[in-house]
Amino acid sequence: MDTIAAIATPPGVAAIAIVRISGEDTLKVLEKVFVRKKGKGRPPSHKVILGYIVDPETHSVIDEVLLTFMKSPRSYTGEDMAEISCHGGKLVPKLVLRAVLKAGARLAEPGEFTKRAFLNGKMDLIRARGVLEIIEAETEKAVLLARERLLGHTSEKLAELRENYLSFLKDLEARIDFEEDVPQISEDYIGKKLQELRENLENLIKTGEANRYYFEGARIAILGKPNVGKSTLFNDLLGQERAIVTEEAGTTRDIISESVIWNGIPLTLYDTAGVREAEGKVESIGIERALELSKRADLRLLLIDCSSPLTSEDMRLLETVEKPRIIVLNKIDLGEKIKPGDIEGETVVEVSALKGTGVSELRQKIMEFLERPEVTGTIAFTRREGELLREALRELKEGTERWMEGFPLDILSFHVRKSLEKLELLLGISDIPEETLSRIFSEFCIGK
Ligand SMILES: Nc1nc2c(ncn2[C@@H]2O[C@H](COP(=O)(O)OP(=O)(O)OP(=O)(O)O)[C@@H](O)[C@H]2O)c(=O)[nH]1
Ligand SMILES: [Mg+2]
Repeated sequence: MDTIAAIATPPGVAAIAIVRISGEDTLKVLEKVFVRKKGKGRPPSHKVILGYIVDPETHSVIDEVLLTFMKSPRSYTGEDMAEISCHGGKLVPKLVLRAVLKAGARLAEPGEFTKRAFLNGKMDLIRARGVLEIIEAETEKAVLLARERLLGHTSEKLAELRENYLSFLKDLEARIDFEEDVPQISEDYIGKKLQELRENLENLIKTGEANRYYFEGARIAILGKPNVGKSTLFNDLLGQERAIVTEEAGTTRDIISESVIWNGIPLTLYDTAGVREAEGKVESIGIERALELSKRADLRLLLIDCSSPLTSEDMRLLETVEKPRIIVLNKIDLGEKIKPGDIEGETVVEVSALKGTGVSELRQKIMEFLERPEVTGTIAFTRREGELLREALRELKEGTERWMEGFPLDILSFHVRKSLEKLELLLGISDIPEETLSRIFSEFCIGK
């Protein structure tokens, strides 16, 4: 693999900046750019050495630095690595990096150091993502959850579950392959094992998803037909006049978003264009975006103007907007033609966005959805990981059902194996398509 380099510290004026190098040519690069102040020879591993970075062509001194060389495999990436602590500031780190690149390294892509750590078996995918999460954490709880992932505690729980799967599969497959020589497995045993695996998965999903919002944040989309007061409510919830409000239908054309932290949960609120048969190109694009966003949101606030009867536009939205959602009956100050009782099987809140009535109740309902005080574990999963766990659970349930219907053991074993595969994808044990990997690591900053 190429030898890569990047500045690992943020740009701007600072006392120190760090330039990182990783790859098999690290020592060759250092030979060209690093001169020890005292002594000669290769830098010893895991020691801090004082010296100079020089231009590999002109040999002129660029900066006085501290160098730490880390011999493979005892490094972050598992490869030979070096960290050059040079002076911070606008230019010096760039000059040091330029010298390193001239000496044969290439500029790292975002997240490439961590990607290499993963590819070299230094950490599984969950721990690798934990690196990103701890950098991005904005609240103490987010740091705590990211740290659990980074330190490998989450991975250990999953690895334990994987062992349970493997031992069960071994028993099943021994019986399938050597029917005559291996005693029959009791239905009791199979049933118990399946239940154990299912409960384990369900617990992981429950805790992991409940905690997700604390470190990944939650997306809340405000939706509804035009003029129902979406922008007014958006401003109320934010506590600032962020979106334009007018009495004209079709005021908001694009998605407007703003971030807030409520009770330690980072939220992004989205105001959207009112959904109706669009009157122009701009509006129709805005509506498309609103519906697209709705799919990706964690929670939707579907607004209905309750001062007049339900329209066909409201009906369509009630049918199509995804759940989980809260139905918000707005404009109660104008009298209610629609009552909460008219909408069955939904969480309904009555507000007057204009007057601010009911907004704190709405906020409370939102928090009830996001906070799970009954969940005490410190496991957290990303949305993708949560989906993989759900797929694992689905496979397991399907296998269980078919086994109970009387299908042979090899069908059960097939489903259990499939379920296990999802778990392995989560840990990054099985082959992950390059595209997925790139997507995961591209969210990182350069130098991580
Ligand atoms: N009486 C009353 N009027 C309200 C209330 N909420 C919003 N309005 C008014 O309704 C009109 C539309 O409000 P907006 O917040 O712009 O509505 P919107 O849903 O964002 O509209 P579009 O962006 O056009 O889709 C404005 O004149 C608001 O002042 C309310 O609770 N009561
Ligand atoms: Mg609006």
